[in-house]
Order: sequence, then structure tokens, then C-alpha cells
Amino acid sequence: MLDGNEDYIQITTIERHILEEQSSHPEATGVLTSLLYDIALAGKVIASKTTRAGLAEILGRTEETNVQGEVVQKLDRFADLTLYRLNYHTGRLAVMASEEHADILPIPPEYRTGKYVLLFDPLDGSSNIDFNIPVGTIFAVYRRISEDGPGTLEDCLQPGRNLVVAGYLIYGSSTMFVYTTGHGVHGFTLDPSVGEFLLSHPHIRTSEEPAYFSANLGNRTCWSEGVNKFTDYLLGLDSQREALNLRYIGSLMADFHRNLLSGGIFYYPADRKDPTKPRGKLRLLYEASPLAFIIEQAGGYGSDGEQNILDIHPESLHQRTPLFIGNRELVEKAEDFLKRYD
Ligand code: P6P
Repeated sequence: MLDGNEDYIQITTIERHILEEQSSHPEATGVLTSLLYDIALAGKVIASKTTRAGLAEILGRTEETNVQGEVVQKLDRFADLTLYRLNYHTGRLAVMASEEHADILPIPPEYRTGKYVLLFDPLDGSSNIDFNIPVGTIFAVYRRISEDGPGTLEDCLQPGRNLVVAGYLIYGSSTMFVYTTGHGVHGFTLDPSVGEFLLSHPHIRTSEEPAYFSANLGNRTCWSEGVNKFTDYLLGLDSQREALNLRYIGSLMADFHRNLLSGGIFYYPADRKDPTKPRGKLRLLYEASPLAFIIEQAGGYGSDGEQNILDIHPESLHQRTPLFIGNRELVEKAEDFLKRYD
């Protein structure tokens, strides 16, 4: 019999948390709550495959390449289909767009359209799957701009300032769901024994004291002078600060999540290694904008080296952008170096 003195841990499922979040949106009708629930469900389904990829004959590559020109991993395709199949028929969405597809993903005409727009990178970092390195799903939710009927490309080409929800799932030593609706950042860890995401990281704030920096130093010969000067600063080579520890695993979700929790900066600048990608490798809509909304809600900052990522008005679905994201002081320092030397 509990006598009230027990030291018990409050157990909050993601459903309970989303419902409580909904109560802080008086205009909410429950549709957004249901959409978030569907995304969390997709995460559970994807996690069930990523955590046993080696056993399920699902490793390795399909024969296809995607719009990015990247060989599509079988898990990529599975994650992409899972997110689409859980959402196309619900009547909650006007349109979807996926990093894996060249064009928008319309809602089939036999189904109602709704007021939200869902953009996603179904499995970021998938090139790392075969090496058991954490990968992730990134999602962004906007309100439609078009009045009604089939959603449009313009509904998808919105600046990050318009985001209603941004979040990600990371499939690592545990599966986590991290999201914000603009009222702080909250993390949930999947308890596989009950199949529930349980609140494990309420009100995440990124540390003011950075612990790491994450960048692919193998690209230094392709970086601008400003980026290289900033990198020397982080390494303590210009004696302005103590050297930061370098942690880079080549999977955006793993690198971002570590810096979110421990404090630090991740950057993937414009580089001249690939002339077809003068603005760098990462995608504005599917990676930079949602992560910039999350980091800003956690007290950090996301920039393209000159401006806040959230202020960029996308001109195309697969537009790329340089990305400096994490500890606000370090990101602003990067902007200073680029302004001074580039
Ligand atoms: P590089 C993975 O392919 C990815 O898109 C991100 O997840 C990751 O941060 C980046 O590319 C790594 O790129 O050029 O350092 O291998």
C-alpha cells in the first residue's frame, strides 16, 4: 500500500505528454496530437527493424539511387514507406515531402486532406547502417498555406519560422523520440518491453559550456579561410581558448543529439569538394530547419554561417545549406570568423 513516502518516478508516456502539450494550444483540435502519435508509431516500427538490421536480411543496398544520387539503403526505403503508409490516409495532412523523393507526395484523391504538412528525412545517416552506427528520422510539421484541396509545393516551401512541430527519432543504444511544439524540447526513450516511449529528458537545455565540436576535418582543404580559422580556434591553435574535444561519427542525428545534450557545435560548411554541392551537403527542409527549431528551443542557435536557418525561405524541395548548429556562443563565433575572413 503506498503511504505517500515512496520515492516513485512519475511515468509519462509520449501520448500523455502530447495531450498535455495540446492543452497549451487552446485552438488545438486533437489532429496534431494524433499526427504526433502516428509519427511516434512509425518510429517504433522503424526501430523494430533498425535494431535487428543484421538479422532481418534488411542490411545493404537496393539497386536504386534517390534524388540525392545516394544509393538507397533497404532500411531507408522501409522507413520512407512506413512514414508514408501511416499518414497518407488519415485526413490530417494536405501533402507530404520526403528527402527520398524528388517531388511532393500528394494525398491520394480518394482520401480527405487536412491542415498540416509533413516533411521528413526517413533515415538520415543511412550510409552508416551496416556499421551499427546510430541513425535517425527527422520530421517537420507546418500548417498548410493553400486553402483546401490537394496540398501544393508552396505548402512545403516554408521557412523554419513557420514550423509547428519539429522532432527526430534516433535509433541507437536506445531509441529516443525528441520533439518541440515551441514549448521547450522533450525527449522520450522507448521501453521495448512495453512498446511505449517514456519521458526521460523533460525540458532539454543545451549546455552553455560546450564539450565537443563535430566536423569532418577531412574536408578542410575544401573549406573557406573563415571556416578553417574557426576550426583552428576550436582546436586551441590560435590560443584564444582551450581546445575542444572533437567527436564526429558521420551521422547527423548522432552528432547533433550528443551536442544537444552535452553542449557543443556541429558544422557542415559549404565545401568545394563537390562542385555540384556548392552550398554543402545537408538539406534545408529535411535537416537544417527542423534541427534549428529544436536547438533554438533548447537555448542554442542554427545558422548557415551568415543568418539564422529559420529565416531562410526555401526555393526548392532539396535545397542544400551550410549548417553551423549548437551552442549559441560558438555558432555566433563561426559567423564572426566567416564575416572577417571570407
Ligand atoms: P560526410 C550522412 O550521409 C549525412 O547526410 C549526415 O547524416 C552526416 O552528418 C553527413 O552526411 C556526413 O557527411 O561528408 O562527413 O561523410
